[in-house]
Amino acid sequence: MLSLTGNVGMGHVRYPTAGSSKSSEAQPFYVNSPYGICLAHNGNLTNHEELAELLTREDLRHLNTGSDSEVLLNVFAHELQSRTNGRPTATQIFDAVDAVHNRCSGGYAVVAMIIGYGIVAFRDPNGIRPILIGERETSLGMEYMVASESVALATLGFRNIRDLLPGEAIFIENEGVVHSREYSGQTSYSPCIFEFVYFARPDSIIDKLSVYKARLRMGEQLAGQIVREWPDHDIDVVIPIPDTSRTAAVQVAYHLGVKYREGFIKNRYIGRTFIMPGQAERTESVRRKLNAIDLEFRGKNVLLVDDSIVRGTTSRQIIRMAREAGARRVYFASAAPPVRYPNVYGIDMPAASELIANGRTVEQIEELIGADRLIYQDLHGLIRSVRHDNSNIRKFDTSCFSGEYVTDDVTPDYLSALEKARSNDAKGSREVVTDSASPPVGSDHQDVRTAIQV
Ligand code: PIN
Repeated sequence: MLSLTGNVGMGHVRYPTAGSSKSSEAQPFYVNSPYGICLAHNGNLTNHEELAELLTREDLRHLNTGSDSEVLLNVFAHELQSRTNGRPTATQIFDAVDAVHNRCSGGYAVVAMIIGYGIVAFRDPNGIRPILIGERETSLGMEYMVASESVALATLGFRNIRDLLPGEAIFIENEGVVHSREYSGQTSYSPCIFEFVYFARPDSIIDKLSVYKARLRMGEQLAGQIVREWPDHDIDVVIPIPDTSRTAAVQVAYHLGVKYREGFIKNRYIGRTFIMPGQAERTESVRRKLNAIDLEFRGKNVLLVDDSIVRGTTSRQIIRMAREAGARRVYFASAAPPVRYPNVYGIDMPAASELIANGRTVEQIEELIGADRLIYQDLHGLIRSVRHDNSNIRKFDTSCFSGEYVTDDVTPDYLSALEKARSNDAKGSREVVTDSASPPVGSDHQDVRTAIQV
């Protein structure tokens, strides 16, 4: 980093999902025509295959990889090229972004650098993926930063200015002049609710909503639901499954009026197990990662709280560990509703058939994971927890819970192609690369390139 010169830069945090950090698909991508442009994005295009075909056939562009980020970059470059002759104006850049929105579908938060000129940032017209801009005063003047999460700004001493609106584009010239424009087409404000459930850091503020407060409210709602559905419960102690669920679990215990105990201790030197590509690696690692403090379980009716149940495999193992630690009864609560459908906008959920809640009732899931009782937050409670008092947000992307996708191109055909690409067999055959510093990652994957994997 120290060898990089200049006053403008960009980067991409590659959460290990599909593709290794050394792969040709690591971002940012760049093209040299019509200008040197680098682009990085968070999200997933749902029509990238059609776009890739058109780019090659009609726009005569060459794609080196199967990445949707490379597609996005080439669409932007092509649209810019068709509008400019020489240095582009801010208006031409914004027109090109509008054209990108008209052609691309899915969830995407993008930063692109036009070399020697400035930074462009934009958000998909449904505002699915988060992105915000901040500023910092220095002796040389105002500096700007765009990131997916506010914590990235805060840790570098930047102050949040605001979230980008759905479809909005910002252009920051190298000299610090900031331009912005809203999208002229149709927009909806539908942020991904799963950011609040699990992905985002608790200290982030997304679309003016505190992730931490949202998780506290999830706990409060969940406790309310437990009391309503199970007024004579016999829970002795609430135990979180570290880490994400802690915030909700504290509130569940508080509102139920029962003890809260840290019964599982996480080995902090082991990476995240939920992102491991194959089931075998995941199963093996839960035990190495979590250890039960028997004294907190022995003879007690425990309520384990997790942020969500996706495949259900870790839940089953953890319930077994609680029993082995001497628990009398093991109840399980999820701060999110049943995950029944795949996420197509940048969260690499497993294939629908691998989601434990897909096509199953709560009783069936309860039996499969071996819980004495299973309680899920209902969708209404989750939305209420997250939305709170931000009336700008009319709806959330809740597709993995509701099966309702905010873009209209997620057809049964699309979902069945996705099913094939995401099946565990496909993932199991991926190359696994490990090094001491980072958790294992798998190699390429048919259609979700920049996704975050659960
Ligand atoms: C993990 C948070 N959280 C735990 C991620 C497991 C689903 N899993 C999603 C639950 S952490 S499973 O706290 O950030 O480490 O249902 O797929 O087995």
